[in-house]
Amino acid sequence: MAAAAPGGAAGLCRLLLPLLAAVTAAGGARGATGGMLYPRESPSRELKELGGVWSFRADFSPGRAAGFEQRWYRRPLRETGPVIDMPVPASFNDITQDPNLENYIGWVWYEKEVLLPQRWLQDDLRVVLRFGSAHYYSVVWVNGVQVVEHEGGHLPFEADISSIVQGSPQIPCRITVALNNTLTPHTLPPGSIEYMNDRTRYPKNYFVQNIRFDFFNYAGIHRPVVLYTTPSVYIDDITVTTTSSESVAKVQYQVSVVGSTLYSLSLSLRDQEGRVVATGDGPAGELKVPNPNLWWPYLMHENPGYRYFLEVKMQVQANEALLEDIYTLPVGIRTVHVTSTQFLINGKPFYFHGVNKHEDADIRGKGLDWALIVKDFNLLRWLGANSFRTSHYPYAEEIMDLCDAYGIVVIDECPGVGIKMPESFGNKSLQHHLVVMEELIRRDKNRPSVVMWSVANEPASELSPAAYYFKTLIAHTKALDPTRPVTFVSDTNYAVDRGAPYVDVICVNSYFSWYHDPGHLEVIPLQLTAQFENWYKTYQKPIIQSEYGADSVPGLHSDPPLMFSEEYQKAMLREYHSVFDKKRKEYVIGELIWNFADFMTNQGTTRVLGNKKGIFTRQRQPKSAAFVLRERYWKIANESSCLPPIMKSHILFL
Ligand code: GCB
Repeated sequence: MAAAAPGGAAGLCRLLLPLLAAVTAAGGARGATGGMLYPRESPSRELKELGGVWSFRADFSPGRAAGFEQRWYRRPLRETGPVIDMPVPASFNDITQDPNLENYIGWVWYEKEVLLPQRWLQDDLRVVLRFGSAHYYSVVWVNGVQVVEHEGGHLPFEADISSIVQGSPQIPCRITVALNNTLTPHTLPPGSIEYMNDRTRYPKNYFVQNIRFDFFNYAGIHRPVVLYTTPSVYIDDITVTTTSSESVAKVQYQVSVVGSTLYSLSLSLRDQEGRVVATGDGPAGELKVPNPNLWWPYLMHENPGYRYFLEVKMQVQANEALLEDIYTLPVGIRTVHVTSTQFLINGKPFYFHGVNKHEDADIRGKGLDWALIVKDFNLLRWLGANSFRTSHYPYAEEIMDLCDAYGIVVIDECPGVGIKMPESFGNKSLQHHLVVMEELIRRDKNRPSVVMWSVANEPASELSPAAYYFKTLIAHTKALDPTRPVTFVSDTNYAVDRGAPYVDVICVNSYFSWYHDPGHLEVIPLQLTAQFENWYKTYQKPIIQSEYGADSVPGLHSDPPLMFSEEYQKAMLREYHSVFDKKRKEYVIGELIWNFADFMTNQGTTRVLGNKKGIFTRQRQPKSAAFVLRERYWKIANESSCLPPIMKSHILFL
């Protein structure tokens, strides 16, 4: 990725520095303090979606700092220079025909003008501006006043903008966002800017963004932006954990309220028919649910993904008026345990037969797209997949909601991908990584589909600082959420991996007969068996094959199978499967194919318009390997879960 010169080493700093100087944070950066409940309408809350066409300008000035120097946030963006239309949510990279925008590095500016209903301007109401995600570093102003900044491209952030919109009811309300996609050794994922100083080969101030991960660094406002209201005293956060025995389940809850200490709280838990099955009051307690409907994974039960609905009602007397806030949280009752050989959900062994995904598609890049999301869930269920890993960053909350509803089990991965440079194991990086885990757990802690946290993918875990790094990171994650196991995904040799001692489940990626011994399918049984045995002997922990796969160019055929043909991809899967079938009787608890669909990467000599290890194309058409996997996954599901006949007819339907 090359871009116009930002002006030598000092220029690199200038890519990020304006924001540091600009930080006054009227609303303040929240970090991981406070709650981050998904915005939902209720009798006390209204919501306004801000998706659509926004105004946009990339700052192509040499230092990328013109926007800050000229304070573009002070006036409508169209008044400080030319603007183009930009869809939100979407990545900006593939929207125009301009290669400079596709590969742009630095600050881009977005703007939207919104009309607020008059009733939102009363002073007993809070108006909150929330971003589902924006990649990578965001600074946000409302009517020229900075309200929030946020680091990290895959998690939500928000700002209370009541005082701004109510104090100066200016019509319309102008939202300006400056977004920077530069990755440094201390961002997550990390990257580095490299200046090419050989004047015989590169123009002056030429630089590239280096990354150590294998997907395109799409940038933009990727997920929904909404405005929502709450009363001035409001339910800020809810945490639920669940336990269950045969006949009774317990839902432990904690509710935090902001704005007053004199409130009262009442809770009622309803089943899917709307019947109240338990009630409670106060900020913490336990609800008992007799004869509970447990949350079961897809294909493990005829009614997977069962969710109750916890209605939390807060009341407070304020200025002689009664303020009420109501928030309803879906709750799945299930337990998760790990033994030395098994992964148990509700006490029953669970075998992960699933996929790794990406948020990736033509044109919109990583932007949320409902049609794509629903299509992907239909394909997952067609395939008989019961699980996926959010490789290599947290996915949209809208996707996670459907995992909860359909019973698709999730290994929830943070953006710790490509942590290879020694400086990325230092304290600065670690501190940020801890905050990211706080933000991730704050967002996803109540989701029954999330059964394990993954703190990283393929870090250089053989380096000596990796031991302290992962020990600290995993301990922190467990302290934040003692109910779920923690892992990271390793491609390091079992004998030198310094993070593995701290995980609950070993997750291993390997590409035998692809990156190693390319073309030699016959080495797979030996090498894969040795891989499993070595890891198990060393750690006595259950193992997931968290990646394996081969590129195939759809429509390319070769028999005998040669690399990149559809036949080779199938043959490789079959070799892996024969070993999985032996080892899943022992301690292998899952297999996740790399990858669900083809996806875009940086250009390179091993990538043909992106990574082609998908079993579906980028346009979601099946390659031959998809049928191999489909047959296998349904077979495993039928063997292991005694599916009732109703599920079998469902198979035909899908
Ligand atoms: C891996 C990475 C994944 C890559 C994949 C590949 O080990 O975890 O991000 O895309 O290999 O295809 O090279």
